[in-house]
Amino acid sequence: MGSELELDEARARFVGLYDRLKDELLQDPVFDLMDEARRYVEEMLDYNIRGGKLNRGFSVIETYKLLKDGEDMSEEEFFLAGVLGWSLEWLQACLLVLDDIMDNSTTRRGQLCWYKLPKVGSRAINDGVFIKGSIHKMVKRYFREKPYYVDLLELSDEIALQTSFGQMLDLVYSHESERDLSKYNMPAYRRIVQYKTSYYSFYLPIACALLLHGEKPENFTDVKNVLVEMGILFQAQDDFLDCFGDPEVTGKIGTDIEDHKCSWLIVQALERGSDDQLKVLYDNYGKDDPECITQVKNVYKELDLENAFFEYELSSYAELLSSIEDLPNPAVQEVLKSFLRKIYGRKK
Ligand code: DMA
Ligand code: MG
Ligand code: MG
Ligand code: MG
Repeated sequence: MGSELELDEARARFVGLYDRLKDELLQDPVFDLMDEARRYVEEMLDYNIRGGKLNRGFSVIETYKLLKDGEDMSEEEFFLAGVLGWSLEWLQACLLVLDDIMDNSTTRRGQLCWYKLPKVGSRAINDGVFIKGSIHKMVKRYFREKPYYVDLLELSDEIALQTSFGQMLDLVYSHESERDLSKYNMPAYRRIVQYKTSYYSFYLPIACALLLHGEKPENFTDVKNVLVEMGILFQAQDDFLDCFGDPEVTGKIGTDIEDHKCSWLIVQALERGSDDQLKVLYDNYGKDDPECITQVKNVYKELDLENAFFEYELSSYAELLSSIEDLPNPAVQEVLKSFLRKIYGRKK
């Protein structure tokens, strides 16, 4: 899978697996005599699982291939890596459906958020729970007999819990009753992001590929540490794009300022602002009013946070590259470098 062409082919094959996995779920006898429910679930899965960048899902296949060190992947191996890849995209869909409700967002992946559709509304909560539950079914079908089945379940349970914990921290910090900008600083930011983003977005795909390859992810703590850092860069980019990105490209309209989120930008602004600028932030952050949002954005502009971000992105890239080069295993180094190349300078 070295060449671009091979990579495109593998990606197309991976994408092709989606229909099969979805159809298998829809074959469940629970839907017999319930065609409307079957149609609803199909539409719900298509709406929420497709249309993403597939960064997480496809990386299971890429990582597994790199771990095999050039040796060809059998059909069976490709398929199993693909199922795990899609299980991560399923998890992502569940997290996003629920995240958009909690963040009061409007758009996602260039369309209305699922819960915003008039026919969906609060049904989206159960849809999120359903997507999550269906992952177990999918994984059980293909991995039950594998020696690493229990490890796989424990891993995904643990990471799902860590992600909920991260979302909880994100929400506790921004909740109306708790709002206090003086609590926002880099250590708090890193803690929230490590839990809400790094584990499931960066560690989980690699850990899945390691298990599939017969290794124990817990023997790779140094790799995990680098992935946690990469996740922090990734979320800082997400926070930057929330304010400075183009919604046509990101597919989503930002909400961090009005939601009073502990975002990378506000943490930087609090560190760098003058007393007057801090007063503007304290008075206007977290208010769902266009005038207040503009005031906050003006402070970000006065502080030239755009350039501050680009500097941070570059230095974080350099640090990550050097910690990757310190890792002992060349195949793992390649995996991490390919992750890093993919996210560096991203606009969506
Ligand atoms: C993302 O945080 C974290 C999870 C677990 C989905 P976010 O709310 O900033 O993400 P987005 O900008 O995509 O809504
Ligand atoms: Mg969100
Ligand atoms: Mg969120
Ligand atoms: Mg965001």
